Amino acid sequence: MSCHVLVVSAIRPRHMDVLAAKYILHRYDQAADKDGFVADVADKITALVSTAGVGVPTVLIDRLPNLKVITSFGVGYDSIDIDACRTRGIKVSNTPDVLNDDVADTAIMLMLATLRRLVVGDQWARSGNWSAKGAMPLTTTARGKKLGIVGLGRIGQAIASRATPIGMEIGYYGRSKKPVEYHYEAELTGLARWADILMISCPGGEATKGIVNDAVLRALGPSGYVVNIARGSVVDEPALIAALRDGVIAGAGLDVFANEPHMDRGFAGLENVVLYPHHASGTVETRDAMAQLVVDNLAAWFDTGVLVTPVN
Ligand code: 8YV
Repeated sequence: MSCHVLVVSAIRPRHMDVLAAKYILHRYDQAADKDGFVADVADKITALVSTAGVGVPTVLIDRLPNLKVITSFGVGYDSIDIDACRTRGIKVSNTPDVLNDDVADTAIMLMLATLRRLVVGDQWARSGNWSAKGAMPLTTTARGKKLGIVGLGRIGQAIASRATPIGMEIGYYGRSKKPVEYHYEAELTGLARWADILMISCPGGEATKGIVNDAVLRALGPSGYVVNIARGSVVDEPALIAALRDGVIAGAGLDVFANEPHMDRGFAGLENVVLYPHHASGTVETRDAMAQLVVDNLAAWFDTGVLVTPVN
């Protein structure tokens, strides 16, 4: 089988070199005239590399008659039309597990930074307020608070295992009850009512679009916080901005946004949010491990026809 690979979005440079040494790469990501580029190479392409952030447009999949496999850099695959791939018999892989620790660490970092008002404190020190006005206002502790996790998958469980030694009580909402000790709520609004902090760690996509809506935020209440390390699409963003502005909830720590990288500027003016530019997996070590998994998936597929971490 020919090893022509379409690169829709590149992975780490060192891993791109590995791919370039093994396969014939077609750099769609670097093509100025993408339409013409696809027209020239479409028939040859059997494999495609992309990232969760860029995804794969369904119209592009439609133009590649011999495409057999998509290897995506990232655990989330909401930016790839899995149904269309299934219909065409195209296999898809992602990069699960290797990012669990860094994403869970980021979740805890954002939660603590929000509760303890790290950015406000940083400004307080830098601006000279500390010497001019004295101590910054008191914040609130994580210890003893209830952490309501939306989606207790592998990342959700890694967050729970970090929150427990902090002294938090853990609850979760998901499609089914799991064999864990944590408090379970069958309704998202119920979890929001129970929780002090709503931690969003479920997959994105149609099934979860806008589920954290105004009613859920109202159930969380004026001393409640939202932390989102999943996808911006899970939250009704205008409702979240209004809730943060009007004191419907107390604050939010956000790594993900509806329209990345063009984050709604409404967040930028709020003092009760801590913002991170979708960088939970953004360490050299984890990104290298994710890139290696893309390389391994592609090699396994070309060698054996079986993916290491298949999605479908
Ligand atoms: C990716 C992510 O690094 O893994 C995911 O699903 O969202 C991030 O970890 C990023 O999207 C890469 O494009």
